[in-house]
Amino acid sequence: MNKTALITGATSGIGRATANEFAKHGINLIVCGRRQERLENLKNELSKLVNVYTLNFDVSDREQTLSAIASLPKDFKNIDILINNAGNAHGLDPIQTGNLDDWDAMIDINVKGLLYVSKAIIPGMTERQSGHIINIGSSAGKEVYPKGNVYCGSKHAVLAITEGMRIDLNPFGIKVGAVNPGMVETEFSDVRFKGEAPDNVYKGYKALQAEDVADVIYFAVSRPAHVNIADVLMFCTAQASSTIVKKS
Ligand code: NDP
Ligand code: 8X3
Repeated sequence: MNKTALITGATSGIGRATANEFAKHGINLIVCGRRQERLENLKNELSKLVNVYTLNFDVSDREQTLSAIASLPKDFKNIDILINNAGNAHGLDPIQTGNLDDWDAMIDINVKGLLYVSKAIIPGMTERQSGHIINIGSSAGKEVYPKGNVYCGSKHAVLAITEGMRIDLNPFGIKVGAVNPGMVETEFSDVRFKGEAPDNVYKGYKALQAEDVADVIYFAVSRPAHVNIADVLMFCTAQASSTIVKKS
C-alpha cells in the first residue's frame, strides 16, 4: 500500500518541491500551509499522480493545528511520514536592536509550531509502531552567524528536539532525522527581509535549489527499513560555511 506523508509549508520552496518529488514516487500527500489558493493549485496538479488532501492552518496556533490534524478523513489519518518544514527567518538584526515580533514569529513557528504538529501526529505513529519524521533544520542550527541570533537559536532548538525525538521514539521503531541545508533559493529571503531582500542574496553563485533539498529528503525516506538517515548538512558548492560563500 502506498505511504502517506504530511508536509508542512508545502505552498512554497522546499516543502512544495518535496510534495512534487513524493508524488512522483507514489506517496499520498497531506499538503499544509496558510495560502489556500496555492494549496488548491498543488492539489489539482498532484492529484493526477497520488491522493492529495489539503490542510490550511497556522502551525503557530496550537488549537488550529491540533484541530486541523484531528479533522483528517479516515483515508488520510494514518500518517507514515511527517516532514516538519514550515518555518522562516524573520529579520536579520543584531541582538541589541532585534524586533520582538520577529523573535516571537521565529520561536512560535519554527520551534513551537514544529512541536504542535508533531504532538498531533506522533501518537498515531507510536500506536502503529512505525513512522518517519524529518525535521528541516538548517546550517543555522549548527553554526551561529552575525545577526542570526534568534533564527539560529530556533534552528539549534530544532536539532536538539530532533535528537530528543529520536531517543524517545526509539522503542517504537520510529525513524527521526534532520535535513539541514545552507542557502536555498526560495521565498525565504523575501520573508526574512519583508519583501525587501537585497537583490544580491542569490547572485554571483548558484545557490541550492528547493529540488536539491527535496532529493535528499526523498533519499532519506526511501532507505530500507533498517536504515535511518539521522542528520544531513548540505551546502551548494560555493558555500563553505554560513559566512563563506564564493561569489563571482
Ligand atoms: P519559503 O518561504 O519558500 O517556504 C516557507 C513555507 O513555510 C511556506 O510554505 C509557508 O506557507 C510555510 N509557513 C511559514 N510560516 C507558517 C506558519 N505560521 N504556519 C504554517 N505554515 C507556515 O522558505 P523555504 O522553503 O526556504 O523554507 C522551508 C524550511 O527550510 C524552513 O524551515 C526554513 O527555515 C528552512 N531552511 C531554509 C533555507 C533557505 O536558505 N531557504 C536554508 C535552511 C533551512 P504559508 O505562507 O502558505 O503558510
Ligand atoms: C537558512 C540558511 O544561512 O540564511 O536557514 O541561515 S541561512
